[in-house]
Amino acid sequence: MTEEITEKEATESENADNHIELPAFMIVRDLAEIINTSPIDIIKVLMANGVMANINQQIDFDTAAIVAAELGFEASLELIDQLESEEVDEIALWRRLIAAEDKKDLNPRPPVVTILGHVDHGKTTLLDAIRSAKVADGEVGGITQHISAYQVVHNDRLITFLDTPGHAAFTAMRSRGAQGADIVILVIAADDGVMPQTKEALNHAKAAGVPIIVAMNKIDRPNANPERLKQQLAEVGLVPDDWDGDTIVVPVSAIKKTGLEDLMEAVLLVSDNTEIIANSEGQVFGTIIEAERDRARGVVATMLVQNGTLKRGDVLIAGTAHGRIKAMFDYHGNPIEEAGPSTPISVMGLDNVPEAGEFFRVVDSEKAARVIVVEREQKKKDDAASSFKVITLENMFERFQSGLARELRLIVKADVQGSLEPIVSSLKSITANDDAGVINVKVLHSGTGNISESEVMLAKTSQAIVMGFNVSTDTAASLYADREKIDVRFYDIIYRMTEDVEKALKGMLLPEEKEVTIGKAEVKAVFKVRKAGNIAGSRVTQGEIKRNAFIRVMRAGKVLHENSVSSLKHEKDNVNEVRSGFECGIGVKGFDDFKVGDILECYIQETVPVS
Ligand SMILES: Nc1nc2c(ncn2[C@@H]2O[C@H](COP(=O)(O)OP(=O)(O)OP(=O)(O)O)[C@@H](O)[C@H]2O)c(=O)[nH]1
Ligand SMILES: [Mg+2]
Repeated sequence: MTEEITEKEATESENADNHIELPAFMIVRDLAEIINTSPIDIIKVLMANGVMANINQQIDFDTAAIVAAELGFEASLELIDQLESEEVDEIALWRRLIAAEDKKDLNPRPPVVTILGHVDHGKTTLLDAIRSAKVADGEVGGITQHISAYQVVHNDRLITFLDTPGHAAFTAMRSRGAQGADIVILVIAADDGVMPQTKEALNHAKAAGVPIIVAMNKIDRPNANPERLKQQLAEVGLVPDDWDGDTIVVPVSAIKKTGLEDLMEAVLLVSDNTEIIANSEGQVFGTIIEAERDRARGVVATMLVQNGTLKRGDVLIAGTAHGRIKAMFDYHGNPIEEAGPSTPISVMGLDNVPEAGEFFRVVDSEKAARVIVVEREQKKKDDAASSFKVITLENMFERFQSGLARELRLIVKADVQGSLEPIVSSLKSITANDDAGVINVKVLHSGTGNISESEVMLAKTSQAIVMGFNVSTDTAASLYADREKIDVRFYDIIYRMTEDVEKALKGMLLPEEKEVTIGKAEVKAVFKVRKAGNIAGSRVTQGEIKRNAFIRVMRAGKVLHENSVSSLKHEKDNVNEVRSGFECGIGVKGFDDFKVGDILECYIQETVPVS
């Protein structure tokens, strides 16, 4: 696998344009191979740049790009690293990666069908019914426990099924289930009709742009009411095909095992009209379905391969979990050696339990995986430390000014409808003006009752602030809000609410944090680093400069820019702090324009205790 990539890249490097793609991290030997030169030449260039390296030394993209440039190559970051670091979530990462594969390498793969629906509408029973009807008895063997992913054969074609829970608390799992699917089967009990999680599931499927088939379940029940359900479907925009719409609605009974053939036919019909492809020889990646730590077997992760062919012995990375695959099993629990696109498998060998829905991919070595994990852990800490990532009413004004946001998004809850209406209308009427125009308040969602976890999740995904009037949060919601640092605010006087919002829009809501200057540095030289922009080569003149802090760029006594430290290096190492008297390279987020002589003031934000 490594050799294939490097060979390909080596040939590419022979092209006239001398453009090469490099991963985020590589060892000196690999870089030499990619640019078709001897490792000694690389080591020489590194030494000339002050980096002592041996042939097995790991270097990062920035360093490699400088070396490559000196040897006449223009390097760009490999697509997978680029896409992974971009924070675009409208289109799932796996789709963007497959779309970037060479068309001629793409071949059809089995469709991945995710089952979604309201709690107790029969998703799991339906999946069990399909499995027992479709998988030869002998094959099912001793499986009695519930598994959430498996494959069946219908008309000689393989179909992959994934289950999801319907309980209100599992919003994220439903969203990810829809993201990973080619087709969604929306299970709705004919005796119960369209319910809250049915609507939510529908929204996830729509957001993911995935075709939907409706399985009208429990049709055997005496109180099943198919006509009423079709009416409800039409109301939510899923007009049934027998009403001249384009949603296939299949009546089924998971208990009586009726309608299953029709459902399978519908799946194949929709598959035939959808592009369901992957490169089985390409980069290996996919999605974690679920994972747990087993006493005897260590971490066991169930996952779906979406591209490439995963092999036992490969090194995986999923979020900050990583490890070499010690053993791999198909959905029957039989050991297997490799698994191609659309195959659900479980693997042993990860060091930690990855989150469900996490993107995984294969990397060259355990060492490479560890380097990425360290970077990711650092990034997590930085994100938590940077007030720019956490959205609060207090920092909204900075976000408006920096252009990160142009409206204040709110989720509003109140105890009774009578208070909710005036609150929402007065909040909506608040506006402010700044140099760039008008800033408005947008109420994304409002309702009565306590603040729920799914509302806090909505705040996270839509970068909103939650305001409650005479209400509280339920436990799951407050845990989630704490963990994800969502600003949830409580009021019992209406004008305090509107007053806070007005102040926030005008930048008058004082942060409960104060700045404490911890050090100063003077810029001695400016270095250009690909991808990272300009770095200020500086000497710390006072106190210390910290990685998890902010910098005020001062020139001739004026503040030019203020933002978080984006990188801090002492010699070639990433460091957390540099003390007075030492030299270091400082990167400041969103700033490139350093000049020799600039003063960089480093400060942290300390929360002022409420008196
Ligand atoms: N009569 C009848 N009952 C059904 C049918 N399908 C499921 N049930 C019953 O409905 C209940 C819920 O079924 P599950 O399959 O657990 O529902 P689910 O959608 O997976 O539920 P969650 O995973 O908790 O969201 C069980 O008691 C099933 O026996 C059906 O077609 N007919
Ligand atoms: Mg279930």
